[in-house]
Amino acid sequence: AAENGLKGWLRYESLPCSSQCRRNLPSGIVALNATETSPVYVAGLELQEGLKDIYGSHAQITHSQCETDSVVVGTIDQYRQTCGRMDEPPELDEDGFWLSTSGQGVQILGQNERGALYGAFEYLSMLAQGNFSEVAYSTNPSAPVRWVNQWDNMDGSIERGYGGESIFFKDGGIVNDLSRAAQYARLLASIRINAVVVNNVNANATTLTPQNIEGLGRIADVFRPYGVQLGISLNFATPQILGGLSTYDPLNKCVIQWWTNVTAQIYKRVPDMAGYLVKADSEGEPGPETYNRTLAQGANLFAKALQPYGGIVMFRAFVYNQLNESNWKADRAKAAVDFFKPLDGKFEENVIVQIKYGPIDFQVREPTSPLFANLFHTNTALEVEVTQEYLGQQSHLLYLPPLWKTVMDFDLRVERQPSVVRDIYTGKRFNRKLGGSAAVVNVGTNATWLGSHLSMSNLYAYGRLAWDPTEDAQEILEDWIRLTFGLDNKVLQTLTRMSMESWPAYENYSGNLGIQTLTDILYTHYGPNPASQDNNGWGQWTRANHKTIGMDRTVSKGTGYTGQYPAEVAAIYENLDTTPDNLVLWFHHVNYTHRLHSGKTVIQHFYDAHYEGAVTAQTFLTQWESLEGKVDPERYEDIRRRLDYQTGHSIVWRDAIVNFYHNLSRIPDEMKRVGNH
Ligand code: GCW
Repeated sequence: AAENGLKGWLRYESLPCSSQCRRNLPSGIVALNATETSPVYVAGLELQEGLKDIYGSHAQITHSQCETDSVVVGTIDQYRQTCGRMDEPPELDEDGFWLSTSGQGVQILGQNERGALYGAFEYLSMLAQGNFSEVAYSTNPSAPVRWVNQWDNMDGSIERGYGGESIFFKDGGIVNDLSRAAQYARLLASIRINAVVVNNVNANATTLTPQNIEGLGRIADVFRPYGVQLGISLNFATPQILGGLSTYDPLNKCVIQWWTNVTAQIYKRVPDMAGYLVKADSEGEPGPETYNRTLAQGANLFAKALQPYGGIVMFRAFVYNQLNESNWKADRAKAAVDFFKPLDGKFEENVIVQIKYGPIDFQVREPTSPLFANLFHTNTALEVEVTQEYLGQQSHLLYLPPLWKTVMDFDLRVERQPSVVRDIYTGKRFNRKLGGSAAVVNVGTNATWLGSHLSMSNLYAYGRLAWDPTEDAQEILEDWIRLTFGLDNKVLQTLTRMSMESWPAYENYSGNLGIQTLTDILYTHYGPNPASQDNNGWGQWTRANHKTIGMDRTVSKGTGYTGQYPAEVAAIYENLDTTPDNLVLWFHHVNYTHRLHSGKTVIQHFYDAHYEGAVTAQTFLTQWESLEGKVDPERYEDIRRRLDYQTGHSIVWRDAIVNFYHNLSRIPDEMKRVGNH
C-alpha cells in the first residue's frame, strides 16, 4: 500500500488500449546504449516497464538495430552512428531532446543521454494520460541549473522537513541502503532536475571526512544512471573545525590548499560532482567576514577550487544581520542588495548567487527580491521552497506555483527595458551563461516523500517550471493530477479547483496585504502568532500598534527599500495610491482605517479575508469527500484526514488573527463577527 505514495506521479496505472492506442503502441524498444548504468539504458527499461504497466504490452529491448516500428531512444550522436544520418537534425542545447511520434515508430533523441531519458519520461507521461496525439518537437531547458536542495543533517534529522528522517544520512554518516535515494533520483529525472545538494546549508564540517566522502560517492553512484548529479553544502570553517588549521581565512594559503585538496579528493570519488552550495555569514554560520574578507572573496575560494573540474558554486544571497526595531530606518529586506550590489562583477564565472524569491523569507506574499535588478555581471538563480515551512508544513493544502509565478513573471523594468525575473535568472536578460533555479524540497523517509500526497504537486511543478518558467501553473497541475490520480474528470476538476484556491485561501486566513504570514517566527514557523513578529531583532516587523500598522519602506519617509528597485517599479511602490492592495502593508505604515483600492478599510479587509479564507478551506474537505470511491481508500483517507485538520486549523488561524487585531485596534467588525456584541 505504501507504494501508492512512493510512486508519486510515476504510477503508470493500467488504461484500456483503444484502437488508436493499438495502432500507435511501439512493438519494440531500441535503447542505443547497452551500458547498464547509463541514462539511455535506464530509459529503455523505463519504457518497457511503463508500456507493460499502462497498456499491458510487452516490448523487447534491443540495443543496436533501428527497427522502424519501435521506440528508439538515445543521443543524436548514437542515432547517427547506429541508424544513419538525419535529414534535418533538431537543434538541441545541453539536456534538450527531440520527441517524434508522427512518423513510423517513435524517436526520442537527446542532446546527451540525460536529455534522452527526459524524452522517455515525456513520452511515458503522454501514454499515462492516454494521449496518442502525433507530435514532433524539440525542447530545451531555460537554464542549465535545475537543482533541488535538501536541508538534511548528518544525524538524519531534516531542518524544516515534514516527511520524516533523511533518506541519505543517519548517525553522522551515509545510510547503507540507498534505495530511496535512487527512487528520488528517478522522480527528479522525470521532471528534469539535474542535481541534488544532499546536506543542509547549515552544514556540518564532518560532511567532508574521508569516510563521508566515500559515502557521498555511493549517493552519486545511485543518482548517476538517472542523470542526477551530487552537490554538497559546505561549512565555511571546515579547514579549522575538521582540518585542524588555526584559521579559515579565505585568502590564507593553507586554507586555499586545504580546499584544493579536499575538492580533489571529492572529484576522485565523484568525477561528475555538480558543485558546492554555501551559506556564509548568515544566521550564525561562519564566513569570510570574520577575516574582513568580502562575500565574493569567500565565494571565489570555492570557485577556484572547482574550476579544474567544471563545478559550480551556488552562493546564497540570504545574508542579513539582527536589527534594532526602534530604528525606523532599519530594514532586513534591504540586506541582500546592501551586501551583494557592491560585489557585482567580482565573482568568478562559475559562481551563481542563489536568491530567495522575496527579500525576507518565503512568506505567503512578498514583492520580488530587488537583488534580481541589481546584479548585471553576476550569475543568479531563483530559490523557492517546496517544503511548506511558513505555509502550513504539509498539513495545509497549498499549491505553490501561483505564488512563485508572482515573482517569475514580474517585470523589474531594469533601465526601462523589459526585465522579467525569469529572463534574469535564466541568464537571458544580462547575457549570463550560467543561471537557473533551486528548490528546497526536504523529502524524507515517509512513504509520501514530503509528508502529504497533495504536496507532491509542488515538487512536480517545480521541475516543470525550472525547465520552462513560462508554463501555465494550472496546466502543470492538471498533468500532475492525471498522472497521480488517474483520468476521471470529476477528480481532475475537483482537485484543480481545490489546489488553485489553496494559496489565496491560506493568504486570507494567515497574513494579508503584505504583512507577512503572521505565523510563529521564533520557533516553529507554524500556526498563528502575530505578536512574534515584533519586539525582536529578526526584522520581520509589522510595527502594529493601536492605530497603525505596516512597514514604511519608502524613500521619502521610510527605510528607503523602494529605492532598491529600478525607477519605474520604485515609483509604483513609493506611492501609497499606486501600491497594489496585496502589498500595501509591506511598503507603507497606515491607519487601520486606511481605505484600500478595494474600498474596504485595512482592518475590515483583515476581518473579511479571514472569514472568507476559512470558509474556502472548509469547502476543501467537502470537495474532497465528493471524490470518495474515485481514489483508492488509502490515499483518500489520508488526504481526508489532513483536510479535516485544515478545516479546524483555518478557524484557529482566523480567530487568532482577527481577535489579535480587534484587541489592538478596538475597531468593530462591520459584520459583527469579531469580539463581544
Ligand atoms: O527560513 C529560514 C529557516 C532556516 C533556514 C534559513 C535558510 C536552513 O528558518 O531553517 O536554514 O532560512 O534559508 O538558510
